[in-house]
Amino acid sequence: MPSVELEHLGWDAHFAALTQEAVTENASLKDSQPGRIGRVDRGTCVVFTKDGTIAATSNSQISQDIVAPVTGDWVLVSHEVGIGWVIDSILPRRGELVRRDPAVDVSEQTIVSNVDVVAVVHGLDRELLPAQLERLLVVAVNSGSRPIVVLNKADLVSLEELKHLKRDVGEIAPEVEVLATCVMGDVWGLELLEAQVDPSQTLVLIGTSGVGKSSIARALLSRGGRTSPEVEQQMKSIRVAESASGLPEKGQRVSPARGQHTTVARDLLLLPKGGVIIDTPGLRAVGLWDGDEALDEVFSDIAQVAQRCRFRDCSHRMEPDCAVVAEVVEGSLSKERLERYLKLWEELANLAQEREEHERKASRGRHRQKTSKKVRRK
Ligand SMILES: Nc1nc2c(ncn2[C@@H]2O[C@H](COP(=O)(O)OP(=O)(O)O)[C@@H](O)[C@H]2O)c(=O)[nH]1
Ligand SMILES: [Mg+2]
Ligand SMILES: [Zn+2]
Repeated sequence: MPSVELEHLGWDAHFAALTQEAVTENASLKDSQPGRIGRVDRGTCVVFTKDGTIAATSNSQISQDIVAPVTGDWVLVSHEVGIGWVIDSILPRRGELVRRDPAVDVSEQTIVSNVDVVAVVHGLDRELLPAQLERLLVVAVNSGSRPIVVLNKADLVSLEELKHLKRDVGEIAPEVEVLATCVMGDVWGLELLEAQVDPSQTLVLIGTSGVGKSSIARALLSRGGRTSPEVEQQMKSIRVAESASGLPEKGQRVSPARGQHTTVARDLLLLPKGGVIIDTPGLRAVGLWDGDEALDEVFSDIAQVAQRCRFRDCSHRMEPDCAVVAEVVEGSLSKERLERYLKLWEELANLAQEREEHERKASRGRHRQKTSKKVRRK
């Protein structure tokens, strides 16, 4: 991407103020400049700045940031002689999409940050799994963003079927906007998706692999008359500048027009009408991390009825005067939906317990370390 206005990348007064704060706290940041992370590849980040796209290293030892950068982050970067571009600081996130880290014990993993709208994409070439959709919606709501559902590959079903499917999804996601798109052949439905974000907002596409997230991103980019080479350029071949030696020379501004180029893919894309879209790889295992409130928001139908249960902490299993069970018996609430709600609820309860235990062990470890240091000092 050549130079862009930071505002088109989602920069606003909020992040400007955070930058000021960061500089006030740490004077060495005064020469750093803001940028937004477009992709992270093993410690190397594609960063969009107002002067162009750069490759910056995120070295937690250099940057002293405990958190690892993710796509969507606003960062402060500076150029260091002999090292290249370095991420000095990650600005506090305004919301993040978080799941339980599938690889690390009792830990969270941030997928993307600073997004305004989360589109949960489902492909109509496959069965709709309510539990999967609900789980992704909880993750979306928990990020503080507005969730929507996109039923893609709408060309594969009849209009009648589409109507039924939309109604089914409406029952699973009562207060969520549901859109249908087709991005193969006769492309349609994209205006409504495009209209979900203002020119300064960020939309992220999540969902399992193969539902059509990248195809939607590509189709959105081609709107406004962009040719496909231009689109492919934005999607894939962003060229990250390096000097011939691989290290920028002293005082040299690295610009995409100079030096050797390597090709790096990226996930954060600029929409023709303004606004940013982030494509994500397919999410397979999505364990919840936090989200009690988000759970009740996604299952607002159950949460509402639950207010009439006799006990405030009713588990809707066997307590007397449980309004939720009463509605299931009556048939006005789906038993399957309640079961799915309780399952997620249990997952969150177990997680809370595991985290507590983990914390306790960790603090015991810290305590031991401290006391052994004291002993040594004696
Ligand atoms: N029929 C149909 N196929 C689609 C549509 N969108 C995507 N596909 C196909 O679905 C497959 C997966 O798409 P892709 O964008 O890679 O999915 P991703 O894994 O979610 O990024 C590809 O073969 C696409 O051509 C659509 O609207 N209709
Ligand atoms: Mg993809
Ligand atoms: Zn109850």
